[in-house]
Amino acid sequence: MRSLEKLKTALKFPVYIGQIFTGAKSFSANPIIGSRVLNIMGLHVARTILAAAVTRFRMMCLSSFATAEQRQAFQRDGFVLINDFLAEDQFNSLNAEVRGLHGEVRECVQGDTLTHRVLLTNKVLAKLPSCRSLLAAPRFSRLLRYTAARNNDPIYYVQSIKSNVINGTPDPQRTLHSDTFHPTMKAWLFLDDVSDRNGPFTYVAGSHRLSFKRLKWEYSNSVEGSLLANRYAARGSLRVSDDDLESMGLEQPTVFNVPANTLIIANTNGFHRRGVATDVSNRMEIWAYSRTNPFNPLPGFNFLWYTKVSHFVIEKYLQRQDRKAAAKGAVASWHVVGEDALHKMPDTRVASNSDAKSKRLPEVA
Ligand SMILES: O=C(O)CCC(=O)C(=O)O
Ligand SMILES: [Fe+2]
Repeated sequence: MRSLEKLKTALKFPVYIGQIFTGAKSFSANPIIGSRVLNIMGLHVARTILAAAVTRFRMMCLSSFATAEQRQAFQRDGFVLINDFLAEDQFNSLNAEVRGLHGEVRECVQGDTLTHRVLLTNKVLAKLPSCRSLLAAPRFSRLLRYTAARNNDPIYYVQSIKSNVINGTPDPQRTLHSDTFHPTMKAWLFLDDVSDRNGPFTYVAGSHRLSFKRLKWEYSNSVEGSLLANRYAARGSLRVSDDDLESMGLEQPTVFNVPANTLIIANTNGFHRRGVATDVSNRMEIWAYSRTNPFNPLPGFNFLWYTKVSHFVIEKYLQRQDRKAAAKGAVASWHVVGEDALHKMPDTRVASNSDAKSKRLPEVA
């Protein structure tokens, strides 16, 4: 049995080597990326530096997509925040539209939190004219493409975060972390007011910059690699403690208690978390996400077909995960639930998430 496993690993070696040149990040899933010897020799740190340099180059190519002020804020802080992003009537019609949205809802259980998402495909957007015009608005889409350092539309979802609805362990997103070793863009246009009640996004300003101290911290984490105590960290989403922040000379996290209609765009290579929510509560948002091969120097072309293909690939991937889980008598970590789950708070704290143990641990970042 063990020798069969060894043979399988040996046969996959070319794939593991190829993954060095992609966004693959898991120390535990890839014996090259997680190799203690190679990381002592600096593999992880070299990937981190090269990815940052290539991303910076792509971002420079797209600098006309953002104002000088936005660019400065993003380079300095790692995030851009815009209050009252939409005119009031536009926001109200977007909000009303989303509150009535019915589409395929997928759910993910993370500790005591439920996340619901609806992928904003063309088919879904056909029923959401205000949302469609938001995504098409150059002041929105261009800023997202600049901050993503990629000239393709990000993937958009309607997302609802329901906190304290399960008797489970704390949500792993509530621990300060970096999503991955390279710059990644995530954006939130909040449809609800956000406060400690429903778990505000929280970010350490300036923590996206690769200071010498940050690189030293990356280095020592990478040497521990797959042995890191936190399993999300072992998969490449490193966790950071208060002491670490202090030793890197970073400031205390900024908690974004913001009113609805605030847009936040962040480089989630910087340290961030979902703040603790005090109440059984919901946080509804238009959520965008862009991650690309960090070593590809080309910013790309914004072809419409590319977005369509991305949606097709995501849907096929999720369906494959559904089938794989079903074959084991389980459900996938992002499984389909009833359409009204997006809007309805579970009546009581869902009994327990112990049966979630049979599911594959969801990707945190
Ligand atoms: O939902 C949030 O406030 C942040 C969650 C997070 O860590 C992420 O999306 O990468
Ligand atoms: Fe994150």
